[in-house]
Amino acid sequence: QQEKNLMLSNAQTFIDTPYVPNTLEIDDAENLVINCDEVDCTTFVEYVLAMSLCSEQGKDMSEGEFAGNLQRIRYRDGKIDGYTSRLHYIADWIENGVRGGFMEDVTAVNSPYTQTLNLSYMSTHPKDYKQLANSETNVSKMAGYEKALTGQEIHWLPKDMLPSTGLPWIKNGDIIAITTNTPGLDVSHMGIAIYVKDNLCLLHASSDKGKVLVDKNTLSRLLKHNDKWTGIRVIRMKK
Ligand code: NAG
Repeated sequence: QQEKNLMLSNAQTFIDTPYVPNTLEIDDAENLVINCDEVDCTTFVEYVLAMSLCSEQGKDMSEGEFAGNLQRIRYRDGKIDGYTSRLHYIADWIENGVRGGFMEDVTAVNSPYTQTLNLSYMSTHPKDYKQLANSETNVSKMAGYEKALTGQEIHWLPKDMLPSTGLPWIKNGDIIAITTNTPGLDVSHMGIAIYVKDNLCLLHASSDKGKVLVDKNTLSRLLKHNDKWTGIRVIRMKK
């Protein structure tokens, strides 16, 4: 059984929090939204990471430090400058986190498998995004960010290579980003790694179950049963 750590214990405080999508799309102007009472798969992981990066935990945690961390996690180079400064693609989000020194790309060190990014989903589905549907400028800015990432090589772990018992280099509290075969998209779900009775499971905000929970199925089984999910990227907090 693996040791607990900050990421995992903070993630566990979110268990049963309702799954609510689009909580960041409240205003036309882009502002830092903090809503730990309604989360989707991404915002859940962001809040857990922002908490875990704080110097004091629990009741001594500083709200200002938490907000500062969240901004560095969610926005390119920590700067809020409109909708497209938000890191919508997880490849961009990870690159920003590694560049900022608060994330470590564990798959890059431990998995020999690589894939070439090919991103276009948002600029080709503008109607799915309120802030793209109403702004040609945002669509062309997003297309620019997609182009900048397209062609880059990233490391990943194909789902067939992940045993139900996990792997020694995947630890409790690691961020698990699930890669997808949906054209133009890199990652379509994410959560936190948790070993349960020596099996690797996922603590995540589930749209199916409508809340944050530790999935009863192992991560390997979850991946096997979803044809759109191809594998994982594993990211660790660097503090
Ligand atoms: C991601 C969305 C992003 C949103 C985030 C949090 C994509 C490619 N990315 O899934 O726009 O900010 O969830 O709700 O759709």
